[in-house]
Amino acid sequence: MKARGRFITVEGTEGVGKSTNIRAIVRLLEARGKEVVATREPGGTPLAEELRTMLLVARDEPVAAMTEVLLMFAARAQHLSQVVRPALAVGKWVVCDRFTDATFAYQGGGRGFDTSVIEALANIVHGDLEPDLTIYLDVPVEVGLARIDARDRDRFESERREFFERIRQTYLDRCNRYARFRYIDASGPLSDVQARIATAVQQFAETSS
Ligand code: Z5A
Repeated sequence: MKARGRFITVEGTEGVGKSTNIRAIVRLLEARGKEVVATREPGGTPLAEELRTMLLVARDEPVAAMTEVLLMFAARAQHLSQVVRPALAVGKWVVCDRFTDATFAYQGGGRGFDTSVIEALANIVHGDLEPDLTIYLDVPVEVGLARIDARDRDRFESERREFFERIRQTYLDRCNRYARFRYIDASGPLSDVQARIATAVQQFAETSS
């Protein structure tokens, strides 16, 4: 029987370069002979992608924080059952753009939603399945927002700067608290950022093969 795969998540505030760097992480792992599934949250399955669209679209009706949290976890439950758990079970490595740390950061830190409820839902939805490694890409909020300046803003990206400052602080707190986090300064040139990420991923792959 194949050993369980590894679950790697990539986190950060807007425009830190998650999508760009996930492609590099996948190439790196594949070069080491891993079978890799790259996916994202909210999303990753047709139903979860529909929930993503519902969550991101700008709308006139205010969205209650509880609604937002429950939709995030609904998408997560679907994604875990259809993509993440099956892949890990057959030895594949899963690289996921955001996971429950984002719920703590955006809904907990950003919206001020009760984190004990997020904790309880995390226990119900994924129990003891936690990422084995979380790459946290850090840039000052204004740098990330400048990087995405040219594109249309979704419901989250239209928030005020203070919202993203609270999110960043929550991520930094979690970085200090959980050993699975690797802090990466993502504010410099892409080649420097990718070199830092490569070091962290190679170290992890060497110790967990
Ligand atoms: N959300 C939530 O609230 N709660 C949850 O539990 C979860 C999610 C799971 C969608 O996520 C939204 O869902 C998100 C939080 C919320 N909020 N929003 N919006 P998402 O991850 O899909 O959306 P995102 O954070 O907006 O992703 P993004 O803007 O696409 O950012 P990114 O993937 O980190 O960046 P990128 O597309 O790779 O790079 C952005 C630009 O910067 C691009 O032009 C790059 O070429 C450029 N770039 C990248 N790196 C560099 C460097 N080093 N230098 C210069 N330029 C760079």
